[in-house]
Parts: sequence; structure tokens; C-alpha cells
Amino acid sequence: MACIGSSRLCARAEKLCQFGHFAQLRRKVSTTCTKSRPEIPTSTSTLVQHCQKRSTRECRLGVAGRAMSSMQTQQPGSLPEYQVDPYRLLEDDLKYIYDDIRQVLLANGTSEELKTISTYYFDGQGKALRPMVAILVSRAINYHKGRDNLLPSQKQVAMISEMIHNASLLHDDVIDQSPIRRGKPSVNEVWSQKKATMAGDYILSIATMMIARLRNNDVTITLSQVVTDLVQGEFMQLGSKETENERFTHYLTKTYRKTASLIANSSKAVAMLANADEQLTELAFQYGRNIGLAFQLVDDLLDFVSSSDAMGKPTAADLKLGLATAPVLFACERFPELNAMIMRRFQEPGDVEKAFELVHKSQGLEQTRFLARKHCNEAIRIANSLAESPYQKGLAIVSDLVINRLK
Ligand code: GRG
Repeated sequence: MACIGSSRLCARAEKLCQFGHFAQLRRKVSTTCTKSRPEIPTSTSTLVQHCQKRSTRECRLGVAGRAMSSMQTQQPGSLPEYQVDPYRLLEDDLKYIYDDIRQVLLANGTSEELKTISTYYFDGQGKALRPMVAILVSRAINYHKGRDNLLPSQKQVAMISEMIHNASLLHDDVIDQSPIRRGKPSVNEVWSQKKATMAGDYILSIATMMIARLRNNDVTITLSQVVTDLVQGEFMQLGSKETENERFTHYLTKTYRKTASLIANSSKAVAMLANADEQLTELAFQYGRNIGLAFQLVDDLLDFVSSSDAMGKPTAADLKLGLATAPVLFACERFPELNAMIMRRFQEPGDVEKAFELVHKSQGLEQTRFLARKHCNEAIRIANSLAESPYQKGLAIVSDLVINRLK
């Protein structure tokens, strides 16, 4: 198979990542309603005119758009010219998302301190990947079904997904005792572990109320699954497996649960709210799943190559926490001495430094990027099966942002 270093793990990863859903996805969706579809041009020149007509801020074509993107992707030429910057495209939809979240948290809270803590991370410093993807999928699916508007319920899902994400960050920082997040002192550092935990619970409970208000059982079940997955993904991280294969399976399942499930199920929920049929809903889910897996693989890679300044959180953190992520698991093939270190969770003096060095000496980083790219390509393939629109094109561009991100 075409995989860097002909890695056995890479082949296994490929198999495992398929989860048996893809055969169905390879068929192009046939639910396009061409007659009633709103007129949104898709050629570059007409797209420019459309964007200018609709709102000059709404769409952004050309390389300058990259500077706007919330995911810094500074690699020269990483985005082809004349592409839609998803953050620009959705600027109006995303503009007030943090204000709206803050408002709902403030409106429901009674303690001033809890209000302050729970809104601390909704300051516009995050990448807003989850709401961006949820809205982009909404608009691409709506367009595919012949509509050109974002449903209020879909916007609620975008908010809910960012709230669940932030609640999990609060809990994660408590578990990891991390002192910084997004370049500023974490909530647990500024206040306390207990208050950070409760603020996370509070955000999650308000998100749960918002889900209930959508009054859609299928959406409720779908979004509840995310919370189960997050907790179980985090729990899986506490354990380790004996063999290489078991370890990789464990890692990929954990990666899905911790990161991809939220993006996948939010995408599924907005498709359900658009009354998409099962096939189209599955497509939305798989798009989010692939983006989510790629995003976490790149996150695990950046932990080895990026600076703490760029990431806004400590780097090489995973090894220090005893975690063996994809770069280490791949590196194991070349340097089997890593196995013992993985089993003792890099606890012995010098383990972290040695493992870090071996990962850099191996092809582990390239193999991780290769696997991430495969998921991005799959996401692009899925996006390409939707009716052409700026939003559908934006879905493909998200893959570029994910694979090229520097923070
Ligand atoms: C309370 C719902 C809940 C869960 C508890 C702690 C826990 C169980 C789960 C942890 C999940 C977690 C933090 C996964 C990491 C996902 C990840 C890659 C986070 C970083 O995402 P970015 O880079 O963050 O998009 P920004 O800062 O841009 O928002």
C-alpha cells in the first residue's frame, strides 16, 4: 500500500479508520434538488460577483483570505488561489457566536463568579473550528437540498458544539493540571481545580438545556452521544495496551471519541435538522469524523514540532503526561526500545527526552501527517459529492486548513 515507510501500522490504521462506512459513501448522493436549488454561482468569476453582491465581507477569494483564517496556516502556497476562506465566508454567521454563548451563560447563572469563570474562554481566542464546521455543513447541506438559509436550530447546534468543547477543555486542564490554555492562564490556575470543574459542568448543563429546547429526539440522542464519547475517550487515555496493534486500535478509538465525535455528531445533527435523508446525514457525519480525526492527528504532531508560544499551551505535553500518540506509535516500528517506555508511560528519568529524540529520528511525524492527509482527502471526497456551492467548496478548504495548521 502507498504509505510512508511501508508501515504495517499505517496499513492497519487505514483499515481501522474505515469502520465499514465508506462503501456506502462512495456512491454519490442522489438527493440533489436541482429545480428548487437557489442560484449560487460556482465558477470563480461568477462566485466573485455573487460574493460582492451578497456581502463583500461574506466571501473572500484569493490568498489574502488566509490571513483572516482563525487557523494559522502560514506555509507558502498551502492554499490554492481563488479559494473560499471558510471563516470569511461565514463571517456574518460566526460574528456573534461568542457573544450569544456568553449571553446564554450569563442569563442562566446566579453566581457572579460562576458567570465570570464560565465565560472566560468565550473571548474569541479559540479557532472556533467546531461552530465553523457545523455552520458550513449546515449551509452546504441546506444548499444541496435547495435552500439558502441557515436554520436557527442549526446555529444553536454550532453554539452547543463550541460549549461542549469548552466544557471539555476546562475538565481536561483540571485532569492534566495544565497552567495555560490559549496563551493565557487556565481557569484552574486563576481560580481553582474545583471551580474549573464546576464551571465546565455549568457550561455543559446549559448546553444540555439548549439541546432539549431543540425538541428533536434524534438530535438529542446524537448530541448526547458526544458527551458519552468525550468522557470515555478521556478515560481510555488513562490506560495502555500491551501490543503494537492493540495500542494503535486503542489510540484511534480514543482519538475518535475525544475529538472526532463532537465534530462528526454536530455535523450529523445539523443535517438531521435540515431533514436530510439517511444517506446525506451519514455523509455529513463522515465528513466531520474525517476532519476530526485529521485535526487530532495534526494536534498530536504539533505537540512534537510546534513551540508553546505558537500553540498557546505547553508542548511535548503528551509524553510528559505519559501519553503515546501517533508519532510515537509509528516511531516504535523503527525503534522498538520505545515499547518499554510506552508501557511505563515515560516515567523513568530521561524517558521523555529519549522518546522525543527517537520520534524525530524516525518517520513517525511524516507517517502521522500522511494519515491525517488521508482523512483530509476523504473529507474532500465527501465534500465533492455535495452540490457545488461556496459552502461545499469551503468544506474542502477546511481540510487544507486542518492539514496545514500551525496552531
Ligand atoms: C465535560 C464534556 C466533558 C468531557 C469531560 C476531559 C474530557 C471529558 C474530555 C477531554 C476532551 C478534549 C479536551 C479533547 C482534546 C480536543 C482538542 C484537540 C482540543 C483542542 O482544540 P482546538 O485546538 O482548541 O480547536 P481551541 O482553543 O482553538 O478552541
